[in-house]
Amino acid sequence: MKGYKLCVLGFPGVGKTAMTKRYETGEFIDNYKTTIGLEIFTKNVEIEGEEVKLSIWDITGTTKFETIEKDVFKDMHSCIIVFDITNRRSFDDLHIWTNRLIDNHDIISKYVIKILVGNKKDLNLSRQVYYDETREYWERSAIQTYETSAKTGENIEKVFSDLITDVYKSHNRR
Ligand SMILES: Nc1nc2c(ncn2[C@@H]2O[C@H](COP(=O)(O)OP(=O)(O)O)[C@@H](O)[C@H]2O)c(=O)[nH]1
Ligand SMILES: [Mg+2]
Repeated sequence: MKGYKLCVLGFPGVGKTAMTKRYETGEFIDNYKTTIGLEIFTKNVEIEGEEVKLSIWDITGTTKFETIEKDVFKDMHSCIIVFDITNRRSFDDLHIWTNRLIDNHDIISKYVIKILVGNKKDLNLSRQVYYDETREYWERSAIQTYETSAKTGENIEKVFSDLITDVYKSHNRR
């Protein structure tokens, strides 16, 4: 069976675990333990009639990222960089994540598919990052962007399934 590794990156509190859990279980889980370093879960999904094994790597804020990044980036097929639309800083400092990717270019395949996700779309009244800004970022960096809510579930399934489908197609083309 083909297997794909997908990593979820972003600052603490942006909703990486909530998104991952929502995708894994279909529910919004508000009360989970913070894990040390990493949490990895696997899920078999069907893409274009073929079953593939997806492993999703959710990083946690308890360990310095630098100490686990080689493990995270090794053999990665795709990554989701998450920010929180109600937290300006999480968007303004996105270069910290993109720089980690650049600095590790020696172990990251040039075929890795990256996307940017603005989470907490349900908190529209507290929004600090506007969709136009995200779109502009997309145009500038050629990284596709989405807005999601792990709370309502909006776009969560779509983000993961679009991404996995892209990864699958890009691998089968080569
Ligand atoms: N309203 C709202 N809260 C969210 C959403 N996603 C995560 N949260 C909350 O934001 C906090 C941080 O989420 P968490 O998944 O632990 O962030 P992580 O550190 O990136 O893994 C938690 O209290 C979540 O319940 C969302 O889409 N909407
Ligand atoms: Mg987390």
